[in-house]
Amino acid sequence: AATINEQDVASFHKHLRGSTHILALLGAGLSAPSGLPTFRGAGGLWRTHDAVSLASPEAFEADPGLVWQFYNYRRHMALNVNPNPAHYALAELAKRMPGFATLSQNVDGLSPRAGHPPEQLHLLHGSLFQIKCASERCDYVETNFDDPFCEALRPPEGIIDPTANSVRGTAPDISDASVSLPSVPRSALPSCPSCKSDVLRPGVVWFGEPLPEDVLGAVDDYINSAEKIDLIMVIGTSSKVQPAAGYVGPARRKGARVCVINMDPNDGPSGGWRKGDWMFTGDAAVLVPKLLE
Ligand code: BJW
Ligand code: ZN
Repeated sequence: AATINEQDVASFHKHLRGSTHILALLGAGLSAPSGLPTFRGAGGLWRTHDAVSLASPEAFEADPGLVWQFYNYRRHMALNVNPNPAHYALAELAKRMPGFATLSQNVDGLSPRAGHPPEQLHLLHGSLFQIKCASERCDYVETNFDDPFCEALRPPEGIIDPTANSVRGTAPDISDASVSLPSVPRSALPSCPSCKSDVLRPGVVWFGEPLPEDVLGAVDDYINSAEKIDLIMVIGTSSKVQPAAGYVGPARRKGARVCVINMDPNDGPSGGWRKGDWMFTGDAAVLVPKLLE
């Protein structure tokens, strides 16, 4: 039977004080208070554009211009918001606890910008600011913050821009279905400077694609080398996407207690609740700093 402690901050603090090995599993709800939309649920980014229809290799193959407009918009949004107190609290915990590691599903760059030590930050789904070659036979990668990503993705005059007051670039709000998008042909997208045979694509992990091998390896090393894991904090994720959500299981097998921080009391850990778990319902930007203080 599930034991869900709504407000037991004191017992959490007691456990935290005795912990040396902690994992944090992050989802889009952590960046929602910074102003970035989540994927599922109210305000969801893909309410008018189906997730699988844009975040898949098939969609990119069929219409790379459309998929690029979506990611150009996501890059623009991410560059125009800031890390929130939860990003900073996690970065600070990482700095003072060598046995702390973050597994992030977020591609928005906010944890790195909060100063999270990179060797303790595992970006399971890549980054909006890593650009790679679309060809599977080419391993070209670059770091790129250009906004717009290229001239063909500069939105035409007069198109709705929710961040019109921002200083860096503009992008059409393609989460709004009433905004019609001009088509961007494949030939207008930058091609790979290395192999010259394919276009560039965002360095994120789409449905059906494997997670980065080096990232999976580093996470496995962390889990296998830890004698005991004390705690896994599951923050702002619906825990619906695998294999990311599935890291709760291996952490439990190493002894970890689970602490879920989520706005929605129905979004629990993958694998269900156990005795000794904590559930804190509310805004991650408020709760995470409070729990880690
Ligand atoms: C707040 C808050 C506030 C709001 N405070 N909380 C096993 C079973 C079934 C299916 C599969 C399986 N294994 C693999 C699959 C298939 C698939 C999958 O998981 N499908 C499921 C949907 C059923 N997985 C894959 O395809 C993965 N690849 C794979 O397994 O490859 C295997 C392989 C091996 C070898 C060769 C080939 C293949 C890849 C998954 C990639 C996911 N990609 C995306 C897009 C990334 C790029 C981009 O950003 O566009 O990643 S999808 C999207 O979902 C994104 C997110 O990282 C991910 C998770 O979403 P997240 O973060 O949980 O967000 P939401 O919106 O769902 O939830 C937000 C939460 O925040 C909610 O709970 C709110 O309540 C809460 N919240 N405000 C606190 N202020
Ligand atoms: Zn290439």
